[in-house]
Amino acid sequence: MFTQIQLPYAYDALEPYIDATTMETHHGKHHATYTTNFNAAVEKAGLSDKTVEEILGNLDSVEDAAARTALRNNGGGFYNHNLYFEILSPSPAKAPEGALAAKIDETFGSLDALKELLTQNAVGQFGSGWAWLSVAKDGSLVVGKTGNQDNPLMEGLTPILGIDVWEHAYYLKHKNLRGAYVKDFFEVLDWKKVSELYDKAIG
Ligand code: MN3
Repeated sequence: MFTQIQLPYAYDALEPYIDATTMETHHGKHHATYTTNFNAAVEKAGLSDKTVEEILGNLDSVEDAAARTALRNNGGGFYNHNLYFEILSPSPAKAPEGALAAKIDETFGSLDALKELLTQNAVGQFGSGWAWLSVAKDGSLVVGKTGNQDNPLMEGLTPILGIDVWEHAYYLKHKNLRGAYVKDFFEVLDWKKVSELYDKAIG
């Protein structure tokens, strides 16, 4: 049984960057529905003994096309939002630390350069989807984007930062201005949490 993350902050805690109504609908409705539907799909497919990482990393092994699609869409929605809500904070660390800080400088030159690249991916994703910072098996950092609820686990990578660019994540406040939402996302992104996820990913 997969359970949705319980927010360690109130729905209005990320104001004025992300509004309370968006947070309440996003977590209480969208994410809750993905979680319910993922659990149903997992049970139906007989995969209750697997982790979500195992399921999303091995979708090709699910032979039934409808079952595979249900696991992909709802499993992605479940996993992606757990990550998204986990890395946001009303009192975020504004810069990464430790191994991640060094790796970002080595790979992208600076934190600002990485944020610019993430913003380009977030704004450049056509339609619904996500922009990502992920870790490859050799510990290197990869920036990319995916459509719908797909995620880097499906490409053998470990995501440590995900920017939800579905309209439900920002439209009530930012309307059509996705770039303004991404700018506000960075105001409440907790780099301490992302740094911890990097440490965990490189073991
Ligand atoms: Mn969403």
